[in-house]
Formats: sequence, structure tokens, C-alpha cells
Amino acid sequence: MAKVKQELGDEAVILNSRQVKTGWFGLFASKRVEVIAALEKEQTIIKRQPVTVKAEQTTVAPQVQPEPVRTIDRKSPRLHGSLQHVEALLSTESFADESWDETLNELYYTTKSVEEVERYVYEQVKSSFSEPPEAKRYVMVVGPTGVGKTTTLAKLAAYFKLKEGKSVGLITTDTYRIAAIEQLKTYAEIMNIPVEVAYDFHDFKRAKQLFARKDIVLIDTAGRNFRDLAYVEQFHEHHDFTETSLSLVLSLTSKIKDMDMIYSQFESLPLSSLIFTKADETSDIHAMYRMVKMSGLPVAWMTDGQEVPDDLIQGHADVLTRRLFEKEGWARWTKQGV
Ligand SMILES: Nc1nc2c(ncn2[C@@H]2O[C@H](COP(=O)(O)OP(=O)(O)OP(=O)(O)O)[C@@H](O)[C@H]2O)c(=O)[nH]1
Ligand SMILES: [Mg+2]
Repeated sequence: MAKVKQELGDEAVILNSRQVKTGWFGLFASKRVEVIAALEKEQTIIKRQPVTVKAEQTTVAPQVQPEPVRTIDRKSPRLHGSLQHVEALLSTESFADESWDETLNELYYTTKSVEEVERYVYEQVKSSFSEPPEAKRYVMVVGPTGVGKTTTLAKLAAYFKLKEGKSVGLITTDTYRIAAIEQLKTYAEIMNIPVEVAYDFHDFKRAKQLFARKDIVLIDTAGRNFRDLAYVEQFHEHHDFTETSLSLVLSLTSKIKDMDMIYSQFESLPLSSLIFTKADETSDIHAMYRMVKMSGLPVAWMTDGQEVPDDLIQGHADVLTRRLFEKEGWARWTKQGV
């Protein structure tokens, strides 16, 4: 805390801390602690303006290198030589199940137009994304540890309050770590949004009653809870999911295999959408396409940075498709916004 105060001043608060291992295989390891601290940029709450919370790290954390695109060895038939960029896209793991080669070659031979081929692929991808559903009264996020559930919920709280002018309440059921409660409380305080901590289902019910007049109630959860079947069953007894938008949060930095596994762990829940986080930390956001095709769920939101509330993008089909091809370098499509 002394070091944090020295760097950020007396008003700084600690959002999170964790031990970082250094050295080779623990042989020469020294104990270090990485602390995420925040400083409210403006001390007064601006009612209709977005509030910016900047996370500053007091120790030198390793720089995040964008995840490389993972490719597969494609079998024949391969595409015509003029379609190298399309070939590259279809060589990514996320498009491994598609069998568009013949159609694309045929399209190219008949039209002699690279653009026509690109349009076909673009439209295929775009049509796989359905429009994000309107948020119901309760918005709840589930997902593995550390994917960005709490950060995304804080962004959503700001969005609903500042952009949509709704009255918002926050409930956290993540009571495993004190830091988790503090993290949400800090965001809530800055945004002037009430937050209730639910240690059990009784608290949860009470919190819902307290927020009975709120337009929208956002519910944060701990990564581990929803992997526990007994807990899920209990939750069903205490909460009617028909008025809940339940989103599975997935980090785009995860490996495809891990994403598949995570999805299988959560798919028995009444999920209504997916949220993808950390688009800024990877050069491969194609997994979005694959997961959408696999789950048949719409993408409610995508996030691309740590800044609350700015780094939040609504999951519209055209926006997501443009982002996907932007990363692919298909400038023509992203510029024209086809
Ligand atoms: N680069 C980047 N970082 C993000 C994004 N979203 C969240 N993070 C960071 O990911 C880390 C974990 O975020 P949390 O919101 O605490 O994740 P969580 O899922 O609530 O974690 P648990 O509560 O421990 O399960 C934090 O350092 C966030 O700032 C994003 O879109 N991009
Ligand atoms: Mg959390």
C-alpha cells in the first residue's frame, strides 16, 4: 500500500494482487507480488459522461504479447493462387470444419473475381452471427476464472447507466476473495451504483428485493461456482432464469481446445449469449466464429481492453465480422463496411 500511495497518491485503492513467480522452475525464484491499483481520474461523478478508471501496475508486469494465429495443415483441394489470403483464413483452426474450397474455386473460375470470393466468405461469416438479444432485467455472467467477468460487468453497468439512462443495481455472489468484492465495490462507487454482496441464497433473495425497483440488475459470479452441479441446482431453486440474460464469458486468448472444454462445462446452463473478452490481446479472434457456430448462441458483447467503461463493443453481426476481417487484413471489406 505504501508503494502504491507513493506512485499514485493517497486516493489510490488496491483492486487486485497476486503472487508472481520468477526464476527458472522455481530454482532461483524470488517472491514478488503484482498489485493492480486504481486511481479515480476525476473525483466528482459526471452524470452523463463515461467514467474512466485507469489500472496502473506498480511492479513491472511482463508485457502481454498478442497470441499468434494457430493454423492447421490443410488437405487438398486448395484454393487458386490468387486467393492466398482466403487460404490463410481457412488454414486457421477456427475454420477447420468448413468445406468451402470447391465452392470458392468454382466461384473464382467462373467470375475471375477475388472480390466475389471474399464476399462469399464474408457473408458466410456474417450470417453466422445473429443480432445480440435485448438485455433482460437480470444480466448475469458466468465463466472460468480470470476471463474478465467482473471487469465486463462494470463496463455493462456504466453502459446501462450512462448510455441507456437506466437505474442499475449490482449483486456479487463471488465471495471467495475479498479482493473480488472490493474490485466490484470500487467500480460501483465510482459510478455511483449500489452493490450488494450475497454470501448465500438468502442474501441473494434480499439483494433482489432491495433492487426491486431498478431497471436492470447485474450479477457477478465466481468462476468455480457454476462448475458445481449441486450449486447450479440450488441456484435454479432460488432464481427464475426466464427473466435473466445469462452470458458465458470466454477469453479470446484461450486455446480452442480449452474453449471447447469450458463451453461443455457450462452448456447445461440456460445460456442466452456469449461474451468474448481480450480481443486486444490476440491476433486470432476467429474463435468467435467457431464458438458461435458450435453453440448457436448470439454474441452479446466483445471487449478489447482493460479500460472501464470504454473497451466494450456490442455484438452486432456487421461489427464482429468487420473486426474479424480487420485482423485478417482484408482492408477492402473493413473500410467499405460492406
Ligand atoms: N487486455 C484485456 N484485459 C482484460 C479485458 N477484460 C478483462 N481484462 C483483465 O483481465 C483480468 C481479470 O479480469 P476480472 O474481471 O477480474 O476477471 P474475472 O473473470 O472476474 O475473474 P475471477 O473473478 O477471478 O473469476 C483483469 O486484469 C482485467 O483488467 C479485456 O478485454 N482486455
Ligand atoms: Mg470476478
